[in-house]
Amino acid sequence: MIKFYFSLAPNPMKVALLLEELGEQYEPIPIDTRRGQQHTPEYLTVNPNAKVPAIIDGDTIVFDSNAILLYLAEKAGKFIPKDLRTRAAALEWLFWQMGGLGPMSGQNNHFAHYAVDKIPYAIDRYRNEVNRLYGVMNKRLAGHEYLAGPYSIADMACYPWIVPWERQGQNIADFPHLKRWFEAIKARPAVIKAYEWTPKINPGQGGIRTAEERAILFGQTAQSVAAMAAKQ
Ligand SMILES: N[C@@H](CCC(=O)N[C@@H](CS)C(=O)NCC(=O)O)C(=O)O
Repeated sequence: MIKFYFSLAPNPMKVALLLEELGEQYEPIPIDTRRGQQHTPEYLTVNPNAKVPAIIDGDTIVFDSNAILLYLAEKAGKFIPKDLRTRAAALEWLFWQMGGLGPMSGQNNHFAHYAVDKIPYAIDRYRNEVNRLYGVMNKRLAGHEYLAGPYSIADMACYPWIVPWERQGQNIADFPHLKRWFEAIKARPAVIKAYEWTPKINPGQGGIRTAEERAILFGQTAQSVAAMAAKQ
């Protein structure tokens, strides 16, 4: 049984989508990042980066969401194309998500919703960049049913980052091909199931941050995370 270290956030959701698609047996282990559970010495042996998700599959430990997607897809021989060219396309979009869509959406969310100081330059910069990235996906999806052709881990990596499009200050109706892709994925039984169980197990991860949560989550330094781990 795969141990799935999880919180209700886009990166862990990617893995939940794949586990459901594969019909894997797994045990979700909630990590409440608002309370600093990602910094315990035990968890750091699973994920040295002190973030979720991570998995333990027998004697294999994998951290970082897209590395987990690749591991599970390759192990199952599913949702990662076998043909070299199509596989390259899937990897392209997988890396594009990890280098662009994820971090830019994360910063957009941070400056628009969490930062106490509302800095117009930062808010505009990241909202615009996310808008540009939605445009890139929209253009790709104009000519392809899914990002790499067939439904793959590239789509699973991107989908949870598009779910909060309103909170991202975007209008999905401006991106008709992205919207078509989004609706098609939303209707998949595995996706419905993943979004059904996850909020029940690990509620309240989004939304407003208390002063205590802010101290844990924001402004982490090498020194502060070492101090947090020592305190646990
Ligand atoms: N590159 C990592 C990023 C993981 C990440 O940022 N996870 C967030 C939730 S989406 C987290 O654990 N945040 C808690 C923290 O920053 O302390 C991955 O894709 O797994």
